[in-house]
Amino acid sequence: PSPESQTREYLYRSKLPDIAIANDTPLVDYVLERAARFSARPCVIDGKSGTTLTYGQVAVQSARLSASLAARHGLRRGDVVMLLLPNCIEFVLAFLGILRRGAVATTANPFYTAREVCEQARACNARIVITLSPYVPKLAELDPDVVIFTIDAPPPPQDGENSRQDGENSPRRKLVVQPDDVAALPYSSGTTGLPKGVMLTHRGLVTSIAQQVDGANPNIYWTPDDVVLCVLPLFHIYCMNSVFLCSLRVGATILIMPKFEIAELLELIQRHRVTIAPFVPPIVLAIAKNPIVDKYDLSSVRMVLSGAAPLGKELEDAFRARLPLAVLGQGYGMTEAGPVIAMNLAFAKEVFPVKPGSCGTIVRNATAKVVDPETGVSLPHNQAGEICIKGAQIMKGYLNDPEATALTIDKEGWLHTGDVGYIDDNDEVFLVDRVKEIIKFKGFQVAPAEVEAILTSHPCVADAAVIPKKDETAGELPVAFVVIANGFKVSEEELKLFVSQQVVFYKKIHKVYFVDSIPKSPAGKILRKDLRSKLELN
Ligand code: 4UW
Repeated sequence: PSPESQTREYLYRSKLPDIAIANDTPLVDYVLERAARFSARPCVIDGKSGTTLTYGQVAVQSARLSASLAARHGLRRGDVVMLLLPNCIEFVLAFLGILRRGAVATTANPFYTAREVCEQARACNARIVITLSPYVPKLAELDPDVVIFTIDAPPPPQDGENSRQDGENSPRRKLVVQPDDVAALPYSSGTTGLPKGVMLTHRGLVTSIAQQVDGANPNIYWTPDDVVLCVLPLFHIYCMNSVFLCSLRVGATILIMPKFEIAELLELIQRHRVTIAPFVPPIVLAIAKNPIVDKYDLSSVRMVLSGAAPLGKELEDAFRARLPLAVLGQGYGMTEAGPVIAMNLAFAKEVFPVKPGSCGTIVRNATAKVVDPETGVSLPHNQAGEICIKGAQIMKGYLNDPEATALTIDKEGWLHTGDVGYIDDNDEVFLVDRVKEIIKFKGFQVAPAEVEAILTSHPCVADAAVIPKKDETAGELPVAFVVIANGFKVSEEELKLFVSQQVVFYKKIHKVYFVDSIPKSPAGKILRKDLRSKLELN
């Protein structure tokens, strides 16, 4: 390449103009900025019971919960609170309540095993865990100082608690939160290694929400009349940010469902006239293929978002045939990126033409580049390389892990996604591969390093490597290559069970291949590519 092409940077931006973003506002103030105007309108509906809270009630009850956490448990700015909850109204109230204090919400999957929950709670030094009573046994190993707060059996109100409450208009509240304070701390393994706490600040999340739903021509056009389905897990950044927080910002109604079940989902869409359906590919697949769909009136749905895993073009077509009135498109996100990197411009108020298979266009107020993963050279349109993104929305870094942070965000502030893709002539992003370790089972993260550490802790295992295997419904399944220790014997079933007892369902091993050695680089890194090609030959 000529010296010029080596130094030139090809930068990609949204087709939407940049907007002014008041990202020094605390997140809760920002998302509830117009709540007074919507105060009598429904904010959250519990799908199962029909319980509804208005915007006014959510504002008051989250402030009350915030005051109660401070008064009873001394919750302070910077303290970490773990939310170990399925999707429910209390998740919404607790999240807002924690952030109002300048405290940090770390979210965990309630289906996690005790080992997984405690590892995260300890790593981030959670002071309080908010959960349901059935999950309390998972917390048995935590330090006795950690406060366990069960929302299904709350303690009775204390005298005088209300008088100490930090009300809506308290001037003190504005002082406690700084824009670069951490607000949310979801866990992600990023491009390598074990799950790490991703520090998303108030500034970052406000920026991300504004990039999606603000501006004269918002990238995602939602209104207070929209009913947004919240079936994806709120503990994952996709739903936390693009469903819950974006809905609050626009004043839409959030319809909460704790778990995906097709008949119930269709029934709820019909009953509540759902207009916006944020999905992941396995749900898109279920709706495209299941004949039961014809029994329901889904004509209210005007927008269907898919993300967190690749959506095949045939599946897109099959889904469109089923729901011809809805606009279907993808968003592309990554926890560390804040999370949204690209969003389909067919969701905008004034739409742009888009292509099938695209993951969207880079969000506004951000810049992307595509680099050769080996040389770091910036690549022009239509050439695949690693996608990098820069902007106020990306994470502040990994909690207590400056080395992992430096591997992900370079000195110039570019976040390296570990995703390989290209940006076409119409500025749309197409993902083609990954150069990172992560495995995605139905959009859920599996960190190979975590499962490898469990496998090698087995006395009969000398070495192990875990990689993804393609699968039609799950997208990818974790499979293991295992070296048995000299003189020992162990079966595939024993190892599968050994892992499954220690992990949530999507980290289970689906197949074990016994091998003599794991291919490694001179520096000792597992050569995952070699194993992937081995798998394809199998
Ligand atoms: N196609 C192919 C995609 C895609 C994808 C993500 O678990 P994480 O860290 O985070 C997410 C977040 C997804 C998301 C957030 C907000 C949003 O609006 C939206 O779209 C509607 C999606 O998944 O995993 C990050 C990794 O997941 C893969 C990709 O490898 C990325 O680095 N991924 N979206 N559309 N793959």
